[in-house]
Amino acid sequence: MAMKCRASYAGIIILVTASVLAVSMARRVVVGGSEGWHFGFNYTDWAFQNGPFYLNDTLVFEYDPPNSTTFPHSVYLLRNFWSFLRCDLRRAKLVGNVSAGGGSGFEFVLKRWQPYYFACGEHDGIHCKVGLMKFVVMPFPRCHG
Ligand SMILES: *[C@@H]1O[C@H](CO)[C@@H](O)[C@H](O)[C@H]1NC(C)=O
Ligand SMILES: *[C@@H]1O[C@H](CO)[C@@H](O)[C@H](O)[C@H]1NC(C)=O
Ligand SMILES: *[C@@H]1O[C@H](CO)[C@@H](O)[C@H](O)[C@H]1NC(C)=O
Ligand SMILES: *[C@@H]1O[C@H](CO)[C@@H](O)[C@H](O)[C@H]1NC(C)=O
Ligand SMILES: [Cu+2]
Repeated sequence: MAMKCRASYAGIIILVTASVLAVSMARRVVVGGSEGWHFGFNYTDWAFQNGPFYLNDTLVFEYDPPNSTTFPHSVYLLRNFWSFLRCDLRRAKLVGNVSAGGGSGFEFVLKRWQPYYFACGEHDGIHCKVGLMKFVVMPFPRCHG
């Protein structure tokens, strides 16, 4: 595996090991870019434009903690594709509560080779359904073999 991986990058870097290469190339991407995580931004479109994502890439979620003028947001992982389509939050896993996105936000590392179904869990799923606050990421392995 290491050999194949190294071979595919041989023209660029020869002496770096596959693991170092993978770590050094992992991206840190702010979800929504300068828009952050808010109601009404098309995150499906954002994910298309900013992919592909790879294992060990880091997503950063930034959103203001709730106060009297800003609406709360949160980040959940939905169970599967059907719950993603329906914005069904039952048995979803909380990854960032309403205050977790404050300041410079919080980080989520894409560690597994699986689809990740992200959604905002606020307002009974309305932010997900109507506010477009959902997207899928399927991180690819960096080296095939
Ligand atoms: C991801 O990171 C872990 C630990 O930092 C490492 O063991 C693993 O090989 C990395 N995977 C990839 C695909 O870079
Ligand atoms: C969001 O973006 C996707 C991908 O570009 C597009 O298919 C979809 O129609 C957009 N949704 C809305 C509500 O604009
Ligand atoms: C609420 O938070 C927003 C964004 O951080 C800030 O601009 C605004 O001044 C805050 N409002 C109050 C009443 O604290
Ligand atoms: C929200 O998450 C942060 C860490 O991201 C934690 O420090 C805080 O205690 C949590 N708040 C609640 C109400 O669970
Ligand atoms: Cu929200």
